[in-house]
Amino acid sequence: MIQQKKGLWLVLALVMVSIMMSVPAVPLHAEDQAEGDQVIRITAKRFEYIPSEIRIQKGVPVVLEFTSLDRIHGFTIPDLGGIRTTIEPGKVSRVRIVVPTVGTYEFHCDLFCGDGHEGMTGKIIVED
Ligand SMILES: [Cu+2]
Repeated sequence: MIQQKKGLWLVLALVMVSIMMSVPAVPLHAEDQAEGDQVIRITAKRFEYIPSEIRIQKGVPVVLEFTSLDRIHGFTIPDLGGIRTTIEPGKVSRVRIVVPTVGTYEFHCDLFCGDGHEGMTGKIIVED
């Protein structure tokens, strides 16, 4: 009887884990990501983004997908209309961008995260 209960709990635990793994941390709205969008994963940690240099194509939609390894960070691209998001540990944040012009756009953390915060920067290089 006890052995049976143990088996049942194991099955329940496995079911729960597989449900949690199949559901994204943040539900995506249709307008956030279209099928076929290129997704670039970016990790934020004190005091850098990995990768810190991103190359994308002009006019091609790209979803930037962020996770944090330590604490809350921000992400903003001032020259692209101040587009921004907050990156929280244990969550996934996404920003969809379409850049119509070739150029180099700096991004940085806009939430104070410690002594190296000012240096937490990167760039998006938009190519033809
Ligand atoms: Cu910061």
